[in-house]
Amino acid sequence: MKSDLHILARTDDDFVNNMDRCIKILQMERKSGRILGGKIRNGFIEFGIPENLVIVGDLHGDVKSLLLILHEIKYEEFLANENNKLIFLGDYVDRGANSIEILYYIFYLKCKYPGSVVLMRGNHEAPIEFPFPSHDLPLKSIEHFGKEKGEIIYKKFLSLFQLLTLMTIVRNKLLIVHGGLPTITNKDIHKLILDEGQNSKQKSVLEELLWNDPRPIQNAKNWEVSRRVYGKHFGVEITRRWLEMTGTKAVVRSHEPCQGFKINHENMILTLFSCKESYQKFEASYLHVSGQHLFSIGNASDLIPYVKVLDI
Ligand SMILES: [Mn+2]
Repeated sequence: MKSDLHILARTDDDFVNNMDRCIKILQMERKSGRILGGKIRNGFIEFGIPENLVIVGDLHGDVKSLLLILHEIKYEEFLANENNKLIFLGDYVDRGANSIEILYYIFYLKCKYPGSVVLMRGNHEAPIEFPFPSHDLPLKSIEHFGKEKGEIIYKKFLSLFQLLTLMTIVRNKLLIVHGGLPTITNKDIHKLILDEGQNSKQKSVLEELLWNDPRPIQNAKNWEVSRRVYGKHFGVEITRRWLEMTGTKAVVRSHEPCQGFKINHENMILTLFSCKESYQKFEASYLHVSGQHLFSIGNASDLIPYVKVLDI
C-alpha cells in the first residue's frame, strides 16, 4: 500500500511537535468559533453538508484498519479538497497494539488538513473523569517513550483529549456522537453541551455522550442503567426527541463492535465500528458518502449503501 504516512519520520521529537501543533490548532478553532464550513463552540461543531463525507468509528490502536481506510478513500486527494470532511468518532487508543501510532497519524492529519478533519472524543479519551480498567495508554506511553518522558507525554495526551469534539451536527442531516444520546432532553441540554463545565449535570452529560448505548427500553423514563461501568441505555423516544431538537434525520455513532455496522431505534441510528485487530469475530467498516447522496437521506438505513466493510 503506497502512502506517505509510512515514510513520516517518527522520532520522539516529531511526535511531540506534532502533538503540540495539534493542541494549538484545536485551541485556535475553539477560540475563533469557526471551523471551515461551519461553527464550533467548545465540544460542539456544526457545519453544512460537505462535498463528501467520511466517518471512521472506533480504532483502538488498529493501524492496519486506519491505513486501509485512508488508502481506500485516497486521503491525500480527499483531504486536499477543503469541502470534504473526515470525522473520527473517537476511541483511538487501548486494546490494540498501536495506540501511539494511531495518535501520531490522527495528529498528523489534523495538523496537515485542519479544516477537513474532525477529531471526536471517545470514552477511552476521558480517563481522568471516568477511570476504567482497560485503559492501557499510560503503560503504552511508558513502553514507547521511556518512563520519564512517557509520563509527561501521557499528561499531554490528557490535555489534548479535553479539546476533542463531543457532538457534531451535519445541518439538517446527521447527529454524530461517540457513544450515545444523553437522557436529558429538555431545553437546557444545548447549554449543558455548549458550556462544558464541571458541575454535576454537565459531567453527567459528558459521561452519557461518551458511554451511552441505544437499546429497546420498555419503561416510562425510556432509559436504564448500563451494563458498562458508566453511562446509560437509552430508548427510542430519547432518540426521536434528539432528532427533533436538532432538526436532523439520523444519528451516527460508534462505541459497540458489530458486523461492520448496525441499525437501531426504528432506522434512526447507524453504528459504525472500524477496528478489527481486537475484535476478530466482528467486521470493521466506515462510511463514505457524497454530499449529493447525503442530501437525500431520510433516515439511518438510507446510509447503508455507503457503508464500506473492510476486507481484512
Ligand atoms: Mn467507546
